Amino acid sequence: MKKRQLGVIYGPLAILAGISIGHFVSTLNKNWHSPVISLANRIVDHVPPAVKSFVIQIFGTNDKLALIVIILAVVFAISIAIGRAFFTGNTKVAYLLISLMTLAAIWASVQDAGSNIFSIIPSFISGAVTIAALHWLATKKELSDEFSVSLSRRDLLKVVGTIGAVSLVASGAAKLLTQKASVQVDRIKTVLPRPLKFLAKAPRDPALSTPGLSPLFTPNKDFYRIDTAFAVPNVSLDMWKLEITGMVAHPLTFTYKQLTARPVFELDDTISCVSNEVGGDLVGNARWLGIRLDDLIREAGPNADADQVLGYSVDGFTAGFPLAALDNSDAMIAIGMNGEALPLEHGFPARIIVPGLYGYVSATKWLTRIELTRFDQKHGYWISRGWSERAPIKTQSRIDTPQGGTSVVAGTIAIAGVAWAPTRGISKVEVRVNKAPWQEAVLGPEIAKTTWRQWWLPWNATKGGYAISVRATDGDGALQPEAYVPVAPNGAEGWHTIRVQVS
Ligand SMILES: Nc1nc2c(c(=O)[nH]1)N[C@H]1C(S)=C(S)[C@@H](COP(=O)(O)O)O[C@H]1N2
Ligand SMILES: [Mo]
Repeated sequence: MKKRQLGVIYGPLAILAGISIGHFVSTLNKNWHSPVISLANRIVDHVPPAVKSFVIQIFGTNDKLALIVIILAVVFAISIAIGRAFFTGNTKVAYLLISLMTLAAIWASVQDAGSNIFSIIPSFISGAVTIAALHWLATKKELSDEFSVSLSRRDLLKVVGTIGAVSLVASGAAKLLTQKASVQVDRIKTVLPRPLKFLAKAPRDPALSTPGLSPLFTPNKDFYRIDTAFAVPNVSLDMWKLEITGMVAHPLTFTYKQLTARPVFELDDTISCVSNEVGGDLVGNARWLGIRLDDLIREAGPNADADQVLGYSVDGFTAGFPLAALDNSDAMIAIGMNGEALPLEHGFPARIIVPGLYGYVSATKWLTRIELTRFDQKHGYWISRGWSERAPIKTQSRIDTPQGGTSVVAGTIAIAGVAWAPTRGISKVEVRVNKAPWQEAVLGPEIAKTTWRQWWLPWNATKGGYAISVRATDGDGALQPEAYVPVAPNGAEGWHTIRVQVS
């Protein structure tokens, strides 16, 4: 095999080593970026809008991946030229090409958000490693001799193809992993702003003395998760911004820093999914920390005929609710949940919380834009899929313990659970055992009208089979309806009934 051909293999190999190690080094610091990704960012910055929309049309949401693939293909072609030059004695040409590529990467990386002089390190290391790898490969005489014996043109193509494919997959995977890792670092480093006034410390949790009862606040790790996201969006704080646009007099834009410099407040609020069945667990209670939504929207100045607030997620999901829902509402852009920055799964860095509305019409996670619009013009994600345009949370009550379908030992036990009707509150919970008259349960602390209330009733269980039902009355005195209604199109109704065996 000729030396020229040797270069065709060794050039890409050396560049692959350079790029991967540069990529790895870039993960060590949050202000460093992989040379390839920086280049992609600059191209995205400089490409004319028409070309951009053309590319998005062709590749859809894979436009960024497509761009990386194209860059890698170009780098691959150059690396062949470098390899050929190096192994045919034109080392100067090889060095020149590597220097030019390194300079391009350096130029690209210093322009990334949050970069400083040290951000050139990954690009520099990529260049240095490429040169070192070429020299090292040149010493691999035995290997090259072997190649010259056994390598046909076809095999050569295979080798080149394999290297290309492996580097593509490796850099794609590395990109996803490092992005996720760096967002996790962003989140861990987040220092939540302090509210002007903290809410009262939570009272002693009745769940501590009633095994099986839901805790007053749902721990973040146990909080139900519902979304259309295939993979949790990883939103980097450097890149994130929130826009308030549409039918407004003054469109607004906030960086994370600007948004969180505003006054923040705490809100205890129970959120629920419209798909929560009677007795289901797609509901949870949290102490949220956030920025008042009514203030922000007032500052943007909605047009008189705007009647909908539509939240947009970075992944394209949308949820819309009436502008009027903000009147006398503690609706917020939440950045904290139970004392922590929002978990990635629950919308880091920011989401909307509107007390009293089902999640699918309000609680946009990974929020990036709020549009003032009209219901007769635009609809949130689930509306065209058959769910109601307006969706206040219905009064529901649930028996947590004893668990339906189980068998318990005779004696005095607690029948206990939760009931919620945000923002009306819960004024009464009643329990019925078989055909006995309804009995009023003891109610747990009412920390806010927007949160659920725990309830319990001591029960002297004697041997036999039982059906136990629960029903709640909201803060306005309205009894939860008995008749079963399915979850579609705007939330389930009916009294939760369980069956237990006492032995
Ligand atoms: N970006 C985004 N936000 C979303 C959704 C979604 O699919 N994507 N689902 C909504 C629905 S249907 C519900 S019930 C709540 C659930 O919030 P949680 O996962 O934090 O409990 O998020 C809402 N926000
Ligand atoms: Mo939902």
